[in-house]
Amino acid sequence: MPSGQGPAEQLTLEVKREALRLGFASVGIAPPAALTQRNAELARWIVSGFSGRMTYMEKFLERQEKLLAGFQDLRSLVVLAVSYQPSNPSRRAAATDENCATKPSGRVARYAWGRDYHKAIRKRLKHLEAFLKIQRPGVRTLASVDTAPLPERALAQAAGLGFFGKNTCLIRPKGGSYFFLSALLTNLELTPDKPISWDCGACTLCLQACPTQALAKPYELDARRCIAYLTIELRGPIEPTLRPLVGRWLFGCDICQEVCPYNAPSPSRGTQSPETGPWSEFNQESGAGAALPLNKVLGLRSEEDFLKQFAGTPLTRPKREGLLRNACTVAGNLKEPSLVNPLKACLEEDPSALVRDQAAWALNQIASAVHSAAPQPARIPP
Ligand code: B12
Ligand code: SF4
Ligand code: SF4
Repeated sequence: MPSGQGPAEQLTLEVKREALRLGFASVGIAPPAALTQRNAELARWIVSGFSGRMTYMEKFLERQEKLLAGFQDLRSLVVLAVSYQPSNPSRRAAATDENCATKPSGRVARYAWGRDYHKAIRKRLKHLEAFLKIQRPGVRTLASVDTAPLPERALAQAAGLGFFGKNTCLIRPKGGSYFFLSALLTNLELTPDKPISWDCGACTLCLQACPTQALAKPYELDARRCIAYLTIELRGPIEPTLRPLVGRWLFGCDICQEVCPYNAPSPSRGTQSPETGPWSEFNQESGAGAALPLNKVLGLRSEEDFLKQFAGTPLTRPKREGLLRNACTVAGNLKEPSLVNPLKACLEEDPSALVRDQAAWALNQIASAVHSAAPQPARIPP
């Protein structure tokens, strides 16, 4: 052990080194108090109705209490970030735009371009757990990627990984916000990190750019208006007044992150090491990619076809019915006549009433655009 370092410091260094070796982009330690530190904000958010129909969020605090009651010897939280930033973001974004401009396609949020992140992260967390168990046999651990009721952004902020952006995302000053979070709880005494003192300053670009005004106030997101919620978490129809605001987003939304100066391409970000840069699981080639042709999605009539296309990717979350609902919304927004036939097929053949209803809406949108574009008969003065 280097002189001047206690066993906690030494073990903390070893855990962090191992996490980076496993491919995590950054790692920090938060004390147990960080778990409940922001519960008042979380409770206010839920009481305000901002969680919409995400019932798992309504039960969040109750589940957290149970977790803590069952882990009374909790001493430290190892909080980890994994980048999903494409290695050449400017080229990727251009490719997406081109794809959308030339074909009737719907956009997929960056976090979902590749394989499902839960599985990819869990695999590495298991290795980190195994490492700890070798270092300290008998140690207690609990690994979580969105599975346990942990306020992951608040934990990451407490562990010094980044600062809260006004778009509510956690941002790394030198790495932007395109990263996932996960945590490993343990009864080992590790040395906590300090939060970094940084903020957005006077910038309000994300608040202005959000098409649905889901970010009415800094640091407060009304999920009921957020395109990510509407296209991923919501079951049932998207409210008609919100449909046009969904634009081209087939799955998720990145607008408030795309406009953020911290996500602007930078030379240092283009040279991420292969270990801590995006994992191969998150490559476009291993999943749905940045954009999907709408006629293809609208033609997925059976669960088998849907799973053949998207099993193992985040796009299974809204199920076949939800993804086709989204495809109809985008088709209606694009008002693209070449999508009339696939939409008619949805209207006539789809087993889901939700898809049939949304297809009818999209066909109406296209028909009204065709009518308003048609040459108007000359007005004869009375
Ligand atoms: C529910 C949820 C959603 C909901 C609600 C999002 C939201 N902003 O609340 C919906 C479906 C909309 C969503 C969307 C997205 N999500 Co999401 N989501 C979650 C989940 C499961 C819980 C978040 C939550 O507790 N929200 C409630 C609010 C109140 O909590 P919070 O956002 O964490 O906010 C804390 C701070 O803001 C702070 N706070 C509150 N008030 C104030 C005021 C001030 C002044 C300050 C400084 C701080 C502060 O306290 C809060 C409570 O801890 C987490 C995983 C997890 N277990 O944490 C992933 C998570 C937040 N999501 C994630 C991602 C990637 C996304 C998307 C980018 C996906 C996409 N592209 O479509 C979008 C981003 C949209 C956005 N601008 O937030 C990542 C975020 C990583 C990051 N860098 O921040 C997480 C951590 C998942 C993960 N494991 O990586 N998500
Ligand atoms: S993800 Fe999209 S809809 Fe949601 S807050 Fe950000 S910009 Fe608005
Ligand atoms: S766009 Fe500006 S205000 Fe919004 S999160 Fe980024 S730095 Fe903060």
